[in-house]
Amino acid sequence: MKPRAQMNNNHQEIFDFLTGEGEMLIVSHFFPDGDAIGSVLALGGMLDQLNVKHTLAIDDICPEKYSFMPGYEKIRNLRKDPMARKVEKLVILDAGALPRIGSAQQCIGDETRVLNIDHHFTGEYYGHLNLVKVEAAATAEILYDLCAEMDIEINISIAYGLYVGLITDTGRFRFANSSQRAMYICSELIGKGVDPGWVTENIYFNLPFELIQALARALFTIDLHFGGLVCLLRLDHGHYIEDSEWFVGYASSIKGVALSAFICEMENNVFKVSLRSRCPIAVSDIARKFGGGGHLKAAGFRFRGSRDDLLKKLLGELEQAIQTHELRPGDFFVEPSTAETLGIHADWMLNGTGSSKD
Ligand SMILES: [Mn+2]
Repeated sequence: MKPRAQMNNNHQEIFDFLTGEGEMLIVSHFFPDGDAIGSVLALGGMLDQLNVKHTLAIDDICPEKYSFMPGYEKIRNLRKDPMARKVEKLVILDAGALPRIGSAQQCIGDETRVLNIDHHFTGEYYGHLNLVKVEAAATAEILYDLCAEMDIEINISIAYGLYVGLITDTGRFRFANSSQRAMYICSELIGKGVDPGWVTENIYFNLPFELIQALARALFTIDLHFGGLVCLLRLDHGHYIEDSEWFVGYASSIKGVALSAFICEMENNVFKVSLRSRCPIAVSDIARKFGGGGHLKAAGFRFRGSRDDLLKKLLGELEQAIQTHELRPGDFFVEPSTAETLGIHADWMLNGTGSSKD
């Protein structure tokens, strides 16, 4: 597909697309997280209300911890149950680049029209229609606005999808994207019947024992580089377990660590690398050099090759970034943000449902 203009479509155009003729498939990225699954389910609930037929799918397993969410069973796993035909309309949620949807790309034909709804900083306007808002804390936040614009009542299944998207993408309101607006929306969703304790119980206090065992193994490998500015964690192929990306948080939570990586060997010589930044360095730039992407402070990529080769290349990139930014061990990189630097505008609260930036 040819790249489109860097412009968002208005809500009427999005509405016309969603309610217009043609078979519609809704997908998100592989390794789906709470925002991917939550957004797919929320949009599914919105379309149910509009009586629009659709199929929900992801080219991967949706982790079982999300199975408490209404509609979870409707998400088709394209890896197990591929969809060989082309569709007329494809909605892509929370995927910063087209390859992130994996085999769902096979459903795109010459006639397929693509709607891209996303909030990634690296977000490309790859759709025929686009709704890309980097200021949104989660794709779920963009869908919340769409509900208001389209007069869709947020029922309990939509509410759970949106809430899970926001709570997981903000790291339970600990990351820099934990905006006043994100919290306001979540409070509204609790008002619609979402039980926050039930969400936490399912997503965060429901881990398999083997996952914590794998964490213990990964923690054994922890090491510091460049005077403590970089911290690495590894998990070898023999101990690979799904849903372990969050291990990187242990590396990045260490005093003085500016950049961290969790290097997870999924298969022999196939690695998934999760990167985190607590300094002005954009790890999305580093991930992009390896063919990946993500957010400024949280990004990732996959690598095929030997572990030594990966370590050498990755440490080389990290060192270069440190030198370019003149980071020194012992520096404290995070400044407190003010309402102004966070870009908070009070107008969305005054007019109720409008979006925060436009
Ligand atoms: Mn997201």
